[in-house]
Amino acid sequence: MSDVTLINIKEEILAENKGLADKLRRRLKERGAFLVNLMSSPGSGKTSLIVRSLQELGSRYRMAVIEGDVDSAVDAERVAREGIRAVQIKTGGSCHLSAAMVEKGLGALSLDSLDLLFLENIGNLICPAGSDTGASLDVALVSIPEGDDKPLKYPLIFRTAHVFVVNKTDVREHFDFDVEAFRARVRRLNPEAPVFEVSCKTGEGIDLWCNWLRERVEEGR
Ligand SMILES: Nc1nc2c(ncn2[C@@H]2O[C@H](COP(=O)(O)OP(=O)(O)O)[C@@H](O)[C@H]2O)c(=O)[nH]1
Ligand SMILES: [Mg+2]
Repeated sequence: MSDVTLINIKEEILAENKGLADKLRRRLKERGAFLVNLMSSPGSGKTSLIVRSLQELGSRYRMAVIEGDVDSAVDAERVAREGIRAVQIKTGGSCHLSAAMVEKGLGALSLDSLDLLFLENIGNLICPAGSDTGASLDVALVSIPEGDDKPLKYPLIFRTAHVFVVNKTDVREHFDFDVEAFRARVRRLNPEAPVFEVSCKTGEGIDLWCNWLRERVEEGR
């Protein structure tokens, strides 16, 4: 047994990532910029929530968006159509954004002239939960068609996110998503985190979500 040397790559990588993420958080705070990390399955509505939030908060803050995708720049193009500065990070296969990738994205922006930045993580509920991006706030989205059992299947992200958004309430009547059951499952893992119900299609609930976000941005300054 004494001949065996164990090198735990995963722990080393996670510790290195956490160190860089903490450094990014300090840098953002010094510059007065608030970074919001959005995580969800593909198609839950991350880009739609970012676009709605940009529209709702546009008169108040100077904003930019960092988009993560395995390939393509379609989400960044959608944000840029709103007249907002967008940076696209192509991970080329990685299933989450690391702090090092976010640092590169931030390097393409002028932080001194920004108050609020959105970061769209790679679409899945597993890898992004295990990798600190340096964000000031971690948001997990679930949409009505996905089902209310996601906290049972992906507990890590439901334990670690700071706030939850249930999107696509406009299609509620077509699905059996039980919002109260979902809220109870979230509460068991993360008692303090608020849950917002929104429709990025109709705009329902976006004001409540954005008011809450605005309070967090002001607190973070
Ligand atoms: N019915 C409905 N569709 C939505 C809503 N939000 C987003 N979508 C649609 O869901 C699809 C995926 O949305 P998108 O924002 O690209 O999701 P992302 O992959 O998480 O970034 C698109 O076709 C959106 O138009 C919503 O609130 N209601
Ligand atoms: Mg998207």
